[in-house]
Amino acid sequence: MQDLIQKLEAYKQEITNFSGTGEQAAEAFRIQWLGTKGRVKEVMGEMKHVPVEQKKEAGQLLNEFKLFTEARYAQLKEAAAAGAGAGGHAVPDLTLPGDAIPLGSRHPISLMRHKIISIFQRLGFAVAEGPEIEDDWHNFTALNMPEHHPARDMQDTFYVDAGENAAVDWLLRTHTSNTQIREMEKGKLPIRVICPGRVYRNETISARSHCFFHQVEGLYIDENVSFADLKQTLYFFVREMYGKDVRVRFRPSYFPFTEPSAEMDVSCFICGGKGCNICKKTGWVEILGCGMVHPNVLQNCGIDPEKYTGFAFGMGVERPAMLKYGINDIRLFSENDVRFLKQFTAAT
Ligand code: 2NL
Repeated sequence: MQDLIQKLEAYKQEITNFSGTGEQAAEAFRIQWLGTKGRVKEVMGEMKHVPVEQKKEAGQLLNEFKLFTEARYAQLKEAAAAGAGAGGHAVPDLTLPGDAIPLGSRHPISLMRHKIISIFQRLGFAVAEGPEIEDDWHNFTALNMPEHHPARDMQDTFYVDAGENAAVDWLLRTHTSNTQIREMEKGKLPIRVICPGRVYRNETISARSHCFFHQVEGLYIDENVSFADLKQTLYFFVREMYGKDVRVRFRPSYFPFTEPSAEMDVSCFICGGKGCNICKKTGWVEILGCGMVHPNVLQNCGIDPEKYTGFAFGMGVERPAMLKYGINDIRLFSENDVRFLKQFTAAT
């Protein structure tokens, strides 16, 4: 009985170590172990030498051994069918091409922001970024928006609960002007910055508006900066952005932080000015607001308005991106649906 146990153990070891692969090796295994003259048959024959009182136990061992051998055979056959090697380990086919590493794609908002920024960088503007959670001074007061200005209304602005003891009101910035205020407060002149970033407004979310979106604002302050500088800078931007053939018009407007203020339209780049849905049959599309920095704003930041003047402008990123890429719902930008996102490439 002890001999039988030892023999079965040795056989099992041999079976486990069987290293042949492929159809032929599996068949050789079957003949060697499970065939009519195979080793399973051979050890079964040993039953007749086992004493009666141990037959039950020996029968169980032999049965188990047979199942073990059959399982190994099944494994070898399966591996052979799958073109794999012994033990079920895949044998790599070194001639196959490697797995493609999936490439991410740039977000359409990032692409548009970069397109805008790079034009101003060529004019010598530096990029500045600032906090999205801002105090009341940098978002409103310094920008000549006094305490009861309607834009400060809870309806329009997300206020942050900073606790009972907060010395000032905290909020989510409603424009990136806060960053330009911080640049001016540094006291280093001249200033020529472009400020991209995310801004927040308490709007009902729909296909056309969201409670957060992206802006690029610009600021240029030096001695003798004029409205003519503003116009030429923005003409250059429009030509680079929308092409040589677009026409431009300025309309007088109002912002608390600029005086005079204007809005700039370009001839509709969809219909060429003939009138379509995008330009609402007017032939013109509004793309940005701008103006000469209000003397109160300069003063608030410690800059002498008698010595320095400057211009500023601000534009949204979502709308030009929607027009450029033919996107009809602003919510797609923030839903992170990869099927949507992977359609955009860096190619302009
Ligand atoms: C718009 C209009 C504008 C500014 C932004 C600005 C910033 C400082 C001082 C003065 Cl620190 N002005 N920014 C000026 C005019 C217009 O944005 O329609 N934005 C989407």
